[in-house]
Amino acid sequence: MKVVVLVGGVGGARFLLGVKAALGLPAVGEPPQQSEHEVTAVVNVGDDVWMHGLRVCPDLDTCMYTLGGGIDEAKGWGRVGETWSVKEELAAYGAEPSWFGLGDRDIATHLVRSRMLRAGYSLSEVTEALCDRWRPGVRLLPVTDERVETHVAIDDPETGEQRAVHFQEWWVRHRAEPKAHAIVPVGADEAKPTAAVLDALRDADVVLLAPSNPVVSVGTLLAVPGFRTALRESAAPVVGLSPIVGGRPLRGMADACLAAIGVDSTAEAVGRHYGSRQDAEGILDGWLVHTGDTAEVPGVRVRAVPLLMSDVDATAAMARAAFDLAREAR
Ligand code: GDP
Ligand code: FO1
Ligand code: CA
Repeated sequence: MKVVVLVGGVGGARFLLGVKAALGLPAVGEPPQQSEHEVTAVVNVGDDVWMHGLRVCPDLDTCMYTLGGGIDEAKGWGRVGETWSVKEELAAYGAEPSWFGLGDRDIATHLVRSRMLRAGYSLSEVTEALCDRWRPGVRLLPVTDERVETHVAIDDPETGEQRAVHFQEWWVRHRAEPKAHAIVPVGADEAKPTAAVLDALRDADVVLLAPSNPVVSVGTLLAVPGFRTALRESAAPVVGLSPIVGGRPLRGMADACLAAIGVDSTAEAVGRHYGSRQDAEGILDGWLVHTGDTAEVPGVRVRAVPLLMSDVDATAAMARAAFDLAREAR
């Protein structure tokens, strides 16, 4: 079965571990083996940022490290067993920004990526080269090779004036506390999905929306012109899993992002925001919400199942529930 999963970072990567387990694909650290199943992750690039002259791709790296066995599990980003000598030296020079932590091991990834980008390789080619080492067991595809960066319009905490900051500054420096007046994927209008992404959507047997941030992860994928159409035109059923449980995100500040676009932090509101494929713009055939949550989404099959990714087995059960719903929704 050809499975395509739309992901951001931490939530998406954890979900991918469950999708692999549900398909009997090797766990982290196990050798690759032949399988009739193939998993392709279409990954958000809106978080990407130039830091100290290096190109950092947080969602691609979180997926690559998580599936490749190198992630710092507690943080959900960066490398396990990390050291911070370079960060300390940068701080000693007063080299800003000091609020974004680049670990020594993580910097090696950004050095290899930045050198390849400067040599003219595409982000897709860079990602493939990095994955030669990490062997994530799924194909990681940046949604586009062009530059799309999420920026956020906020009232500057110091001056009170409205200004746009990179997503990372809002999310990491300000912990998403300043009210976001707008969240804008800068560059999206000039971007297009890569050929590999369009082929994957065309050839998919099923497409899953990971329980990722509906605004700055899945939303940024949908903002790339042509992506939503390719998704709607795919023969594959599309099933999403709610990242909102009991009226709040399980981690992170997706509620702050949803508030910025006027969507309530409920499983129902997010399902309606994605919409039904029977509508003019919607993308869902099925929508999984957490046991105990209810959601009426016209034109979409909704089912309540446990949606806590407490371990790989629980996440695999979520993936299986999504595959079951996809079969029914076809
Ligand atoms: P990010 O790019 O690192 O923020 O990661 P994603 O966008 O891929 O996923 C973040 C989302 O995952 C958050 O909005 C959380 O609500 C959601 N999330 C995290 N853990 C769980 C879980 O166990 N179950 C569900 N349903 N959602 C989760
Ligand atoms: N998140 C933080 O909260 N603090 C950091 O210092 C930080 C550094 C960092 C470095 C590399 C990287 O790939 C991710 C990093 N993140 C950090 C996570 C990053 O902000 C993610 O984009 C968000 O977690 C949302 O995906
Ligand atoms: Ca992200």
